Amino acid sequence: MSKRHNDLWQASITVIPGGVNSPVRAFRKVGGTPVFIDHARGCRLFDCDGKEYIDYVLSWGPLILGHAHPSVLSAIRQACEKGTSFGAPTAQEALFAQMIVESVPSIEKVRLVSSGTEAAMTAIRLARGYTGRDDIIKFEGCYHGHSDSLLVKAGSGAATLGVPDSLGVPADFARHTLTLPYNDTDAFLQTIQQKHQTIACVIVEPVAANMGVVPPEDGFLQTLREACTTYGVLLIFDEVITGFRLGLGGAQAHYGVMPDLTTLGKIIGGGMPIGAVGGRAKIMDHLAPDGGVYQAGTLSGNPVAVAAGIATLKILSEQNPYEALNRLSGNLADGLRDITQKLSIPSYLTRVGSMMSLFFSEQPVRDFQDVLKTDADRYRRYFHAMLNKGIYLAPSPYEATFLSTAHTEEDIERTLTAAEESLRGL
Ligand code: KE4
Repeated sequence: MSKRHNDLWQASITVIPGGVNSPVRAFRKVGGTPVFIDHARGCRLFDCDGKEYIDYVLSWGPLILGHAHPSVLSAIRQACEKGTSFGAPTAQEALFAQMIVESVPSIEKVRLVSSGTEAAMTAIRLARGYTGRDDIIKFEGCYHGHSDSLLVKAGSGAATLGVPDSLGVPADFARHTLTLPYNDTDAFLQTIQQKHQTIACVIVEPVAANMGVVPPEDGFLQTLREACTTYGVLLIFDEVITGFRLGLGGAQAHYGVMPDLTTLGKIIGGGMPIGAVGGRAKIMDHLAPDGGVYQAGTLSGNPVAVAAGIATLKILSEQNPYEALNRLSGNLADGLRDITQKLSIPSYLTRVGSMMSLFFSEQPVRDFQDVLKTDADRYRRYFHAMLNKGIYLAPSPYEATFLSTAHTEEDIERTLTAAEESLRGL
């Protein structure tokens, strides 16, 4: 580590818990100390020593257009010139909401908030208020932000009451959250058949991306949809990652399964703080001030985040870059598969569109228990070898690799060369 990096690290850990403002940035899953970034452009990061990296984290997903996209920056600058926040309605909020409604098939109305956590927390409260029921179902390995009801892991048995997954979450809160294995339709059907009278909603990442990328198996999402319809339970798709990543309509359009509520974030903010919860008007109208489900936010829908979001969604809808982006992503995935096969390295690569994960695993990965059996130590060594070669991957085996419209075939070739050298050395 350079002196500059060490000085910054020492200063950070002195005044910020763990030296970071979000735990995953601390490199705890891969060891070492974080790279301090000075600036970024396109698919490139530049650290405080001026070292350049090809970025596959993209701020954990938002920057599908790459860093500092000129049109997004221009929209932010123009918005700032008019003032950064008014705490009052603006024309742009209705325009932005209309863009989301026109793109995401199940959304008729949408409420903006300032993070994915707020979006998921609001969706849960709305489902509880709308149904009058208290319990929720989530899936092991899925992450929906850090609100109390969602920092809960499975109890002793899959369908037993949840237990806190963090200090500070009261057991009384956790017991309302049932945590089931992802892709396990039998466990899900058994649980919802037994407990539907008390279940308000099912919340799911339609493509899990917080245990690495784990796609839904055929029929899984459809089963959730059909059972929720049968029992009057609301189905919530957490599309904070997949929204506008898998296409303008997100995972719900990609798989043809319509949730009752959708949470969004990341991409829709173009790199600015944002989140959103949307759905059928008859459900959304239960939110204050019309309905009795309270929710609020000082900077919700602020003009700067909305301007960045409008600029981002405008480019995505006008240029529709998904086919090219997915093709480039396929080249990276195919190249990584070829390399691991050539080097006889046990691996299992998952990809949906421009999000993917390379697991070091002897077997397929279909849920969180499978992920826990993967070789995290080999990932740690792979991560650092790639970092040293100027390739910035997620500092955790439980995160996704993302591509942007700024990545080029040359970047992919360079990445594959680095990967072969890195994996050969493991
Ligand atoms: P935020 O509160 O971090 O904006 O969003 C929470 C959230 C909700 N739903 C999904 C599917 C998410 O992936 C997230 C946040 N994702 C993590 C990493 N995968 C953000 C990175 C971090 O925690 O620093």
